[in-house]
Amino acid sequence: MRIVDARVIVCSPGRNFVTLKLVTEDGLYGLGDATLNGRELAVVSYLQDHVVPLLIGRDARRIEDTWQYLYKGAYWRGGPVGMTAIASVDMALWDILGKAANVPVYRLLGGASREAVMVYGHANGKDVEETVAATAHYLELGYKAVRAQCGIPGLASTYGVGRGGMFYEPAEPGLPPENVWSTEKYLSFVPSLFARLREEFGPEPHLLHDVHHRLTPIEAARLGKALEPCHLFWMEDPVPAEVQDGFRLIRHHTTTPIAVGEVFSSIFDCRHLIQEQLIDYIRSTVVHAGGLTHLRKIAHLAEMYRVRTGCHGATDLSPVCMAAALHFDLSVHNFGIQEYMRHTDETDQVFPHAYSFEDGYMHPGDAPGLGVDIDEALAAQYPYARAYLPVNRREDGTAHDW
Ligand code: CS2
Ligand code: MG
Repeated sequence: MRIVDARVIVCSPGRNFVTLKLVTEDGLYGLGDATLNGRELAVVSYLQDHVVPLLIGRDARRIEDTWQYLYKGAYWRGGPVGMTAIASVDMALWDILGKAANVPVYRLLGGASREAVMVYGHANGKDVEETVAATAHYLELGYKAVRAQCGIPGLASTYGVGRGGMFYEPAEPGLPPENVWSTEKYLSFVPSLFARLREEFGPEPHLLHDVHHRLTPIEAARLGKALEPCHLFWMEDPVPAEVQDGFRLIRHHTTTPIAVGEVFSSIFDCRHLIQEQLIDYIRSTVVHAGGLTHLRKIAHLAEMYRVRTGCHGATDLSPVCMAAALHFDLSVHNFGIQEYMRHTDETDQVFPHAYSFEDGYMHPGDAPGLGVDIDEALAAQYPYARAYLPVNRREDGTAHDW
């Protein structure tokens, strides 16, 4: 089953996506998401200029060997660009293998460990009452878990509050938008948001919050402690993920569960956090952590330490990644939760898929392979448009984490 063609498809149905399409001599093809929000063309070049020439002629069934060949063969291994490129190859090969065996990929991963996959939605609002109303909407749609993000009094903009009621896209065309940040304003506000949400909805709904890398360890410890009465499902990215020692300090002060990992590229980025049980959920996902082949290894390490998965699933991960993640989620033993930030209608039209949502849960479907396709003619109608993620600056102008 030789690979005879490999194409990188760039499109922008509401936001930029990069998709790798591998075709075998048997006429089968597989898809891989290669999207890296704000740096998409770096992955396009890594694939087109360096990886594609290595794939032509390879046996598509040698998935692990292809992964090792591309990872070790790079010499300059790891990192978000290279691992996103390898991930897209890996996803496409699993897709092809499923199609060749005429089974959905989750069956190749060991079969279903559950009937469906619990997902979380994204309530956001410019103020508390708008966020309460948005949370109510997601609960009415059947979600058991809702992430809440809210405008901060005194700040003009902040992460997680954007356009559109059912989806959130932070990247903007043109130069990076600049947000003004105040840790003091944020820390004095967020506990009141979740106290209000618990007052409104009681103890049952799973409530999540994404700190989005913006605190120092002691500030995150203070926030985690303040949120304890609200029993969050998780507090995400409390500090920048590279501040790994900081997680020890946070853990020392609070029992609020911690999730981290969407920016990680490999098991080496999270090994200590998992082994020292400094986190409760690992957020790494298929497109940025080396594909299904590598993500399974991260999950198996995490299982030994009772750390559960909580794959990233924002709008900038394409339906190809969402499909692959759902096959992984359905099968992996130590599944925790799956992020499900809905894509726009035009995105779903470009990427028809078998996965479905019902009453707070999702299922990848039983189509052979990943169960997702790309309409290349339609994709061509949405040309790439450079877009950047925002930059954060403190009120005095100092650059800050966004
Ligand atoms: C966020 C993302 O979904 C999340 O948890 O951290 O929205 C993140 O900001 C984007 O994926 C960045 O491209
Ligand atoms: Mg996040």
